[in-house]
Amino acid sequence: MKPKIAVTRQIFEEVLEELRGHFEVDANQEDQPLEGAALAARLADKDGALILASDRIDAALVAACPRLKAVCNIGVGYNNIDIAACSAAGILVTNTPEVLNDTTADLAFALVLAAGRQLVRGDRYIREGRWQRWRFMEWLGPDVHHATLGILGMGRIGQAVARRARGFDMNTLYHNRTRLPAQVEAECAAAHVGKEELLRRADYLVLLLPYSAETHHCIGAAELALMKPGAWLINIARGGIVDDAALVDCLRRQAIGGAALDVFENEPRLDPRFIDLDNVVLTPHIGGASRDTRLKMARLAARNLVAALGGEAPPNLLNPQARRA
Ligand code: 8YV
Repeated sequence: MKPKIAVTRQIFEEVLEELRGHFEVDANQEDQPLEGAALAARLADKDGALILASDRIDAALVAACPRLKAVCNIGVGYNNIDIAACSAAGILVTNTPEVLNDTTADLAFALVLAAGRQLVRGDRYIREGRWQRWRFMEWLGPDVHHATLGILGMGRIGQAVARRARGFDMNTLYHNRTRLPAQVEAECAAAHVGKEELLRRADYLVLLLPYSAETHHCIGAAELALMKPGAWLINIARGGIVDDAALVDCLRRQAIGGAALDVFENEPRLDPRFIDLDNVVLTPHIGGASRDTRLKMARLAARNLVAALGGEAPPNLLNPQARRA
């Protein structure tokens, strides 16, 4: 008999077809988000699950799903999963690194350009019928080229952002827990500085940290107060890294140039005060959202699940300790 799996949200039909070759598949193609007890009920009789960032795999769910042996996240970030609870129950957990690096780095750059060159404001201005005459002395924003790009969290995506910045002749600074090898720094043309110096010097500060208890609100009122008056904050990492209430306050006072945000606390129910602000660019968590990349992510997650339930080491195993549990 084939192992039973659940695919918790809508994904590509071709990946489901691939999975049906290995498993009995319960696919939530109607895409209704499953929360708490509803998700646990769906996974209770399953051997494996292919899940998304919107699914919470916590200790209560693990306790309610004794058959579960593998949870494969379609996404690189895995703060939606209680790894310790999974490991203790012998559940293998995987993610999808690498395949989304370039797509996410592209979005970082789209937001840097949208911020500096006022793309969203300009678009709104025209649509609202406010463009009556062209003026030489209007729309005088900051440059992107030769500006200082700050990257907080210099993992694979941060490095891809830094490589793009070379094409714009930006001066790139980064801060990371561990400094990169000199050869990688040279390739990225990026200099390592302390967090405070990064906040003080960046014209565009891109956040690329994973979310955890340690990084929760690591950009709050005190950190925002260090930023330059004209600087832009760009968050394409995770909601919760920034204290959104402190950011709203800072943007209302126009204490920094603005913020370009792809992720939010409590998304998709973001702080409604963002909507009324003119110095903010908003996108709906689309970092990895190109067709090719999302397909690669789904395929990689499927490959992880096939390996995990087939008794092999999945390529992107996050908790090797679970194999011994
Ligand atoms: C994904 C992301 O599309 O991979 C991640 O961590 O944030 C996104 O780019 C999303 O998580 C899908 O589950």
